[in-house]
Amino acid sequence: MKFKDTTQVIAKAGRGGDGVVSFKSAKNAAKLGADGGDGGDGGSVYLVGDNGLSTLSHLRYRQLYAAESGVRGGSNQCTGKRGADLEIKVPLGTVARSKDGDKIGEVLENGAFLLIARGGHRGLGNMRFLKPNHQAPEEYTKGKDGESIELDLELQIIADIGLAGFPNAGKSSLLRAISAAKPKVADYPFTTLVPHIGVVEISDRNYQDIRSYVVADIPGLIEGASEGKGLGIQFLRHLKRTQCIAYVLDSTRDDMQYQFSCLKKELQSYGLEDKASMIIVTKADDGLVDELATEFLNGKDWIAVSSLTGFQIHELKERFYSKVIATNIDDSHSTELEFSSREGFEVVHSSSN
Ligand SMILES: Nc1nc2c(ncn2[C@@H]2O[C@H](COP(=O)(O)OP(=O)(O)OP(=O)(O)O)[C@@H](O)[C@H]2O)c(=O)[nH]1
Ligand SMILES: [Mg+2]
Repeated sequence: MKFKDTTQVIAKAGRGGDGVVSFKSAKNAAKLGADGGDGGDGGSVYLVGDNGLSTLSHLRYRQLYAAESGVRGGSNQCTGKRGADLEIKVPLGTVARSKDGDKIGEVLENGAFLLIARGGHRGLGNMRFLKPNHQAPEEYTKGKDGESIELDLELQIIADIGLAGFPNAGKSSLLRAISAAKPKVADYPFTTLVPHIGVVEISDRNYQDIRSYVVADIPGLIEGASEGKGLGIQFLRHLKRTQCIAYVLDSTRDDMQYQFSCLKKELQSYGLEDKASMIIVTKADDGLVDELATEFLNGKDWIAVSSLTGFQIHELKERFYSKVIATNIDDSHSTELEFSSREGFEVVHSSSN
């Protein structure tokens, strides 16, 4: 299974502004001198690396990205205004290909620009054609069309957040609640046998401000997993590549503290103890989330949720996002290194907000 995020965009650069034909004029002397200015160059379209993004989701609601055209020149030697460039923000690791599959380039660094459609050249005004023996030129040139290209964008992604929890803790239910991914949910341990990935999107009502990140649901862990018990720790390698680990604790069991310390221990044996983390107490509709049960969580970063009723699911999505942003900022360099070792799963987009 490949874990890829893909989308198509049409990039259209701006047309160059036309040059103009104009002459200084005075009463009774129609053509004193050519003064028609050039047009402005058309704006170009660029992809720009943004380490605050982890998916291409934000580009799925719009296909055409057009930069501004240059403005026509004016009389009195006025050059037309240049068309503004258009910058399309993409996550690091985005590869751009033409429809024929030719690679145009990739964006690997924060702030890096990749030109994908060049703006059209400006047209020349008639003053450019002035010559000693050609004092009243009527020539000018039109601005050139900007480039237009259909692009396939592709991103190989790793998850930002990994869910680590005991079997049956509600990890898959959680992934279903926050994304459009549909991992199987059932009332028996080890329902999930392979990792699942979901893209979580948070957006405003108009889909203008779309933020997204990727969450991985991995098979349940039990005490002794690092020695091979249960499904073992083969899946911990997926957590190794995430920015943040979410410990998923089942509140319908009366041993949340045990679940937490066990998980920590297993993760420690895999060298994951220093990763950014937070704690999710699941099944809040049915379990014990009172002060006594959660005393051990005092001072820790935790949240109680219910995938069944939707309780605090929106808050969790926001909390995850803050976590991803915080770790991206701390860790902006490691992202690039990890691309070489990315492998993946199917990506499912969520349209919920
Ligand atoms: N009451 C309640 N039950 C839940 C909630 N979330 C999950 N469950 C139930 O808990 C059971 C296990 O849920 P899963 O999401 O499959 O758990 P999992 O952690 O993915 O389990 P494994 O894949 O076996 O590791 C199912 O019967 C779910 O219906 C919740 O918020 N409230
Ligand atoms: Mg599961």
